[in-house]
Amino acid sequence: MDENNFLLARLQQGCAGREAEAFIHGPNGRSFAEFFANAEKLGAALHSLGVRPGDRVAVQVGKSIEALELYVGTVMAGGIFLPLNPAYTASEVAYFLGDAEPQVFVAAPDRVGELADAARDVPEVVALGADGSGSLLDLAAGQGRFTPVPRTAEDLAAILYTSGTTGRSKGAMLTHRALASNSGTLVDVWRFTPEDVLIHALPIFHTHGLFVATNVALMAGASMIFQPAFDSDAILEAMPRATTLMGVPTFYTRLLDKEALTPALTANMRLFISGSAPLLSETHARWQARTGHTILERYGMTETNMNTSNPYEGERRPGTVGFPLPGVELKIVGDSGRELPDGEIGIIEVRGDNVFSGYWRMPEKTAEELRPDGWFITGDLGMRDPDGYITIVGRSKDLIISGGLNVYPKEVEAVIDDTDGVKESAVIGVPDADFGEQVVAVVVRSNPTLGPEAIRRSAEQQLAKFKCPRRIEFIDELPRNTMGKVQKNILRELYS
Ligand code: MLC
Ligand code: AMP
Repeated sequence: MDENNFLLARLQQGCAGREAEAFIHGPNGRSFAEFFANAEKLGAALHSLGVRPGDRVAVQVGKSIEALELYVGTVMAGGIFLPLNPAYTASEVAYFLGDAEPQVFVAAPDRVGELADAARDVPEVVALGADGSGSLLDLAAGQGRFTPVPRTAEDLAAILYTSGTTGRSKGAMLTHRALASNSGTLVDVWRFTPEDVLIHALPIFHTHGLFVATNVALMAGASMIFQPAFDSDAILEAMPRATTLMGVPTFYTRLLDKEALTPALTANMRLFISGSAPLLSETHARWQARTGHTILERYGMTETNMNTSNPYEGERRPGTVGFPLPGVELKIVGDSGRELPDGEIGIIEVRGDNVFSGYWRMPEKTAEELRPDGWFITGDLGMRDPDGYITIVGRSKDLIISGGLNVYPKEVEAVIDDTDGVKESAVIGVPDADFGEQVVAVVVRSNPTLGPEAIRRSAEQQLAKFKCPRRIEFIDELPRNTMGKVQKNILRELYS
């Protein structure tokens, strides 16, 4: 265990004395010792590529154990891990690389050529395939022992990009302390132990799959059944050997469609956790009726890690996200900036070690959302009931959450508005049975013969698939209020 690297020491603490036991189960599995040894080689490889403390390591690769080892290897090298959704297009990647200026960009082998232009200013570009191939692993294989670079609690461990209401993505800077403290709290409140086996079916380029799932498992010394992507059948097949599942609400609605989901199949499971998007009370009730288990819903954000959770013991109240976690302060604030009493709806603000330290190279944006006294303005609308449970009732930010992935309308509108024949557009979220919300574009044409295909093509060229509108509707004029602001609520009613 290396005490000089704050986060690493905490990630290693769970397996102390049990290094030979399995961390990842399955044919391509790993013991804890193998996992950390591979991470060390990757750390050494990054060092040989010039990564020095504080350098960014941008990673856009498919989900694999090696990619998780690369995350820990980056921490060992003293770098800042910057994961990117593999669905991002070349133009999206170009923005992230230009903004973050990483020392190394790790790309999927089949996309290195396509992304060469986007990565032209990055000193080192290497490849890592989901099948364990690629130049980075070749380089790692030749490395000897590597002493992890010392890092304090205040040093940055990761930057996660999150889109913004102005359309430009912002890099949320997360310190070793923010990540370690939050995962440590979750280990305690969700009672994770070395006996736990977590089904990991989430992507690993977001807070949920990377920091909540992986860090919690490592810190607890728990093990994982690591699945390459969400697949209902694979999850059901794993359940008799597992104890916990973390998922977005779409996981639970899709699993409920399977007849094989029964109390007998879930008998070994002790905890089902949902987050990243609202879990319908109906899903909560159906899950309970079908399995006998009560889903535990929690609430978090890229900028804050996890903020609240329903209790492990005590009532897990449907439609609520539970109580603030230990060490997290939460208040509901009105327009005047004043804290509101219980029962009133306002903006949720949070403060604690879990909160990020600002947006990468965007001091003005940071100042808009992070108060000097440490309170972060989440943009989520919520209220606290007399028993202390927090309910999220909506969002003050213009944001769509589709299958747990955030889509900022402004970003999609900018791409559509740039399409020839489009005068203007408004992008809205409407209810969707599978994804919770789906993206709909409402478009005013300057060329009346323009069809939806041209708009779809232009969106797909520039935006990741999950951001592209599922439906494109044409309208003569966008409804506006007296201030000239588009009335999206009217559009949502019209097209839901
Ligand atoms: C995939 N597609 C999506 C989508 N995911 N479209 C909209 N929204 C999504 N979330 C596209 C695919 O490209 C595909 O397009 C089509 O939709 C259908 O794909 P699918 O096979 O049905 O989807 P699947 O691959 O099964 O993925 C769905 C999903 C996945 C819900 C399992 O999106 C997922 O794992 N979501 C979790 C995201 C997550 O981890 N969020 C946490 C963020 S952190 P086509 O046309 O090619 O067929 C955070 C903080 C916190 O929010 O609190 O945790
Ligand atoms: P992201 O920026 O991807 O981290 O998404 C964070 C946003 O997801 C939050 O600001 C909330 O709007 C939403 N969110 C996360 N968990 C929940 C939840 N349990 N219920 C409702 N919304 C949630």
